[in-house]
Amino acid sequence: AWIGLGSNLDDPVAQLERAFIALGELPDTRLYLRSSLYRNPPMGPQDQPDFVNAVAGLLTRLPVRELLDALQAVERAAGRDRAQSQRWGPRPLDLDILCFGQLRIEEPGLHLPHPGIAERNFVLLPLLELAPGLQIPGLAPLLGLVARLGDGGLEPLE
Ligand code: A4P
Ligand code: MG
Repeated sequence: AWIGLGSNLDDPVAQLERAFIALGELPDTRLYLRSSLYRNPPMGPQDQPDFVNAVAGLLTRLPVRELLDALQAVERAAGRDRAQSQRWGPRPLDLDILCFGQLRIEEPGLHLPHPGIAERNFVLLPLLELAPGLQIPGLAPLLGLVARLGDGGLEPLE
């Protein structure tokens, strides 16, 4: 599974460092790849702080719904209150399942691959760093998606 990490509240770099540790501690799961951190301007409402984004590669035996539940528990532990949060608004931690093997799912509460990957350079560039040959189900090869979008506004932090 490939996981997108994002934060723009409460010390985003520390949020992502803690999130990588939490991902490595999920049951039946190993964190085997982690990208650099990238600072970048918000997509959506502009009256919010810059985001820090990254991607993690997991090897997991969890069924995908259990993985989603576990990721939401990690978001809650980071102080995220879903009832309060506005769509595309600021958040201490956002964990999205970008894709899960070759699975394609369109169900309430779970879309795979995650919609919007192709339009988000804060997802594509960290993925490119980890898995340049990745073929996301239903999308063009990663390299082609990146070439189309460019790297505008993304600043590597480490
Ligand atoms: N959900 C469905 N599919 C998935 C999936 N593949 N992975 C459902 C994770 N969750 C999935 O998510 C709403 C619901 O999506 C969840 O309950 C889950 O069941 P959410 O995180 O509560 O809602 P949201 O994040 O406010 O909305 P959305 O549309 O998911 O926003 P995004 O796509 O997460 O975008 N700008 C920059 N630069 N960097 C960012 O990371 N992030 C956002 C949020 C906005 N602007 C940003 C960034
Ligand atoms: Mg989300």
